[in-house]
Amino acid sequence: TTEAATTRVDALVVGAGLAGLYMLHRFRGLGLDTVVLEAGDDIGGTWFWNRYPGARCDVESMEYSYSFSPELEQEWDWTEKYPTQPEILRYVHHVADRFGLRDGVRLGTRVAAAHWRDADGRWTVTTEAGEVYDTEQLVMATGCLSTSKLPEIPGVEGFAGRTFHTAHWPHEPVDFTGRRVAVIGTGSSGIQAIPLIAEEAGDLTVFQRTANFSMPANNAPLSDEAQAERKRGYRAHRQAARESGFGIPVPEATSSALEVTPEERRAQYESVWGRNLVGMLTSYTDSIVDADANETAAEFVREKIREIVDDPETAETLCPRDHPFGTKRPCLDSGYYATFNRENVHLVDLRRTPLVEITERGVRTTDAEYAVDDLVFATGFDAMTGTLAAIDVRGRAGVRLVDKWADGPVTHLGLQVAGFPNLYTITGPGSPSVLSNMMVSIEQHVDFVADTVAHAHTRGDTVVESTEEAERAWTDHVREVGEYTLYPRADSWYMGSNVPGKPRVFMAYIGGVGNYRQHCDQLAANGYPGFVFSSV
Ligand code: NA7
Repeated sequence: TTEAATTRVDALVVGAGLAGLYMLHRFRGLGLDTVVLEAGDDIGGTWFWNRYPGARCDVESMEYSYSFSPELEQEWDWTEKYPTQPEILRYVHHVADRFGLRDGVRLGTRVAAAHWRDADGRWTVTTEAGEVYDTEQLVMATGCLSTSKLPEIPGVEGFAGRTFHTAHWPHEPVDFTGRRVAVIGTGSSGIQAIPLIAEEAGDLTVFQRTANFSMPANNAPLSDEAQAERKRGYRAHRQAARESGFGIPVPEATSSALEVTPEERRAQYESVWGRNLVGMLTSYTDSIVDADANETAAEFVREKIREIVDDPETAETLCPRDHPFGTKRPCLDSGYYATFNRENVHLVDLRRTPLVEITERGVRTTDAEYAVDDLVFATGFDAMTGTLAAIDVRGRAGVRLVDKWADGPVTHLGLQVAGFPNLYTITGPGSPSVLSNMMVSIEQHVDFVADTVAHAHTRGDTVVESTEEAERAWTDHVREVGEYTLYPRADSWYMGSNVPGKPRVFMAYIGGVGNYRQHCDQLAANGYPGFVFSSV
């Protein structure tokens, strides 16, 4: 028998997306010998995988970019207000080259297991191919939306035509010209892809389970002047983003939606509609905490849908009614609702006629079979915990992370789990990341992790571990803040409710990225209460 050689490193990072690459950069800055293991065949994470037609970030390009290097932000030029997937991927490659990060990444390497060793205070990490790494630090930069899901119905394997999932899109362009296409799912991915598929397809049938709120992106090329102006004030703008609630600076609300006149409300919503998605959520102090206040925004969007969609019955089916505005991720679109005015596009309401199975010919609901050539699943992800749960992570005394999280994730700051020393989860459950401009959260988390590890090393310690008490207090705080809002009322992926059997827990921190950062900074300034530093 041959024993696989073990690679010994100071730090191992799982995932070479925007988080993992920056973690590599920071750890190298501390002089740590660091390796990033990436399952994909190239870097980029989310932006490597999600190549479906229309894939685009719905945070503006000049906000959705690294701020850690003033030189980088000055030298990189974006072409559009909202960046497409290929443009973000080009940016990721530029960053990797500029900071010499490529040689730290092992591509095509999926992590299978990570076991903590009490004896010498290090992690043994095993890949699916059987390679073994021995590391002091272990950072999961595995993304929040990285384990895709299919509908829970039988028959997918038996379908005779082509199938696609938005999160596993082929690298070559897919031609739908003249074909009969079904899209299942109307979240952000479906809403971005549907208008483009509709232009090509002979016939497109959209299967909608939950109608979603979407706002026109009004995307446009970025003018040189606009870009130059932002670049002149970039530092101040970045700081404002860091201190904001959602990682995007917006004016602070001063009144309740219920204490202004309907005319004033309408004028306010019109002023942000098509311009500023976060603004729709932050127009009033009670927009996401009071059902009646929220309903004013929800009804405003429904009116927009009725204005755009010609057929009244289709318009009503497209109007969201079962969740408050913003409590499922609201979408940005380019012509989504108008697509349903096309003669070749049909909408199937799965609330009325649920999916039954995929047949050889197509999709069968309770009342019909829809024969198609191509089946597109825009059915989302086992969000926030799915990718971590797919890795056999075991902490002190061999405790499995999935067992510890059986009733829902518990974390300290969304970054650490008691009993799992030196393990960090970037944008983990309990962090504000998924309710923010992801880049702002990623940079804050990575900086906090790097600074914490540096602090430990300065003390002469190698092990950092959150206490059970700190973890409980943080998890309670996340829940309390969540319960104060309307978010728990939706069956969203934030709640785990898009995955059958998943505990129904609000997994995100809605206290705001600014407050969260301040809290983290205070912990660091006060000598890290809630963390235990030690050596083995
Ligand atoms: P989402 O937002 O989770 O959307 C998935 C869609 O697929 C959503 O409309 C789901 O309906 C639908 N879906 C999921 N499972 C089923 C089944 N079994 N039957 C019918 N329909 C189903 O994923 P996306 O990829 O669009 O976007 C993910 C995030 O990326 C997004 O939130 C942004 O942050 C960027 P449901 O609403 O669950 O009833």
